[in-house]
Amino acid sequence: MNKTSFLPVDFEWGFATAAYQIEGAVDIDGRGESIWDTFCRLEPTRTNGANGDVACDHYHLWEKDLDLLTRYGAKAYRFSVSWSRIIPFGGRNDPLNEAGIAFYNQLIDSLVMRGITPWLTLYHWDLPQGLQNRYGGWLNVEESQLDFERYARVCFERFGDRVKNWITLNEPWIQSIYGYSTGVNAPGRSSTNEQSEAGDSSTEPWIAGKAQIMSHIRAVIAYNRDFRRQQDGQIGISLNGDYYEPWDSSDSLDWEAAEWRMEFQIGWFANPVFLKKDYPECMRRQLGLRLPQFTHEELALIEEAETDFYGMNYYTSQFARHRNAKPLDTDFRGNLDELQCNREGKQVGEESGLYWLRSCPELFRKHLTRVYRLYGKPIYVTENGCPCPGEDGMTCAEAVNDPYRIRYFESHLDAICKSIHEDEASIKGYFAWALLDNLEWSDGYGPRFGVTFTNYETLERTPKQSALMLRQMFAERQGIILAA
Ligand code: GBH
Repeated sequence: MNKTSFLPVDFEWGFATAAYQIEGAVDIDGRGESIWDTFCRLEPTRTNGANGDVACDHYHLWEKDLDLLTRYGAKAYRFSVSWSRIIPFGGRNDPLNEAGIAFYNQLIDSLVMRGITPWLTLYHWDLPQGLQNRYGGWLNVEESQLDFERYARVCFERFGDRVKNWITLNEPWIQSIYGYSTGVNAPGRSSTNEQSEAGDSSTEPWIAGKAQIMSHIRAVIAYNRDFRRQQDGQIGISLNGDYYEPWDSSDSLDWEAAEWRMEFQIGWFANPVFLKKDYPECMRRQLGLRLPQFTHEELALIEEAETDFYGMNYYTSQFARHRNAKPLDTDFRGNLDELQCNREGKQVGEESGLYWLRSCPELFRKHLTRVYRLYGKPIYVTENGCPCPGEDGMTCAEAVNDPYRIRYFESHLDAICKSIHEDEASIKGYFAWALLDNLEWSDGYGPRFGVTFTNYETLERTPKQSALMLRQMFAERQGIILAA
């Protein structure tokens, strides 16, 4: 093992999931509806006819899933809490649901007993439908941030004696853009819709983004003021973001486009959260006042909120090509196109089982290093993974043989090591997405990201080869000798 492939022994690693993608049991034990329940029913074609009513039935089979984690040797497990299980209608004056709290208490207890560190995500896209109905959910910046703060406080109070690692929001970019611009995720609003959920894509995504930024800020302040001293944990946010290279590397406008693309995706949230300043210049320039301003009071809160770490969800990279035409009011990328091939026709990376995901580990390294240099906080990779080519539609016997996924993991761990040792980035943990095959949102149950095969008829779980490989990879890199 060469010196630059080492990882420190305290490097955290494990697997990740999200509530709506695995739990099922949507109307059990007092759970309230979320915007995803509604979205799946509204127009089933949007999710390939799939919904989360049963999913992996993790709500009932959770112990089996923790057995998998034990068997895979995971040090940590990232999961999300369903807001509407804890507060069925969602709001700060609405009643708590003790049965929902009890579910997560037993899950957390069992993790701790197994020696697996819980990493709890408060919000992975499943807003209580009650808040959507009451005031339009994330479009109401004032109300939603106060309701989120109360929900966060309940979780700190009830789980914070055992949970020391908190992620406020998962990918607010996806919630904002997919939920309010393209409309492919709940609540499915878009200018291009003709029916009920027609929205204004020129303004709504930016409002929903601000609501989530302020929600994060308020949860962090609540933790720091009222819980940190006693509980001594850390709190961060998980941001998605591809790395972008110029389409034509001899064109300075394409270099600029690549930078702008990342600012529109990451800087949108990272500027206020980590740099405590306004949105990136290029966003303000293109969007003007459609991008809501922060008031003085909001800026004071932003200034107060210390976020401990940057949660990075990374899957793939692309090329950016600048445009000469004026941007449309509904453009959310910056004034550019994104492509998987560059000007010379070179593919950004090897194809996986999903058309949007190509394996680009060298660019992952650049991404890690860029994010660390810009925002200066320790990075935990909170999601990384892929479906193998052709895996959609494979039988269990075929799918458990997954060398492509093993290579994907190995090469992305190499990138982490290089970023640490050669670029001096601080990277402290890694979560493979996902513990098991699950509901891939609007793509339904086709794409399989799991290290465990899920049979959706019998709900049987079968480990793929990659599941046990990860432990070996970390043991080698951390200099740990595994018992035979
Ligand atoms: C993550 O989102 C999610 O946090 C997780 O829940 C999800 O299961 C996982 O990734 C795997 O997708 O060409 O329009 O089809 C990642 C966000 C969503 C980015 C799908 C790429 C497809 C773009 N990804 N999107 S498109």
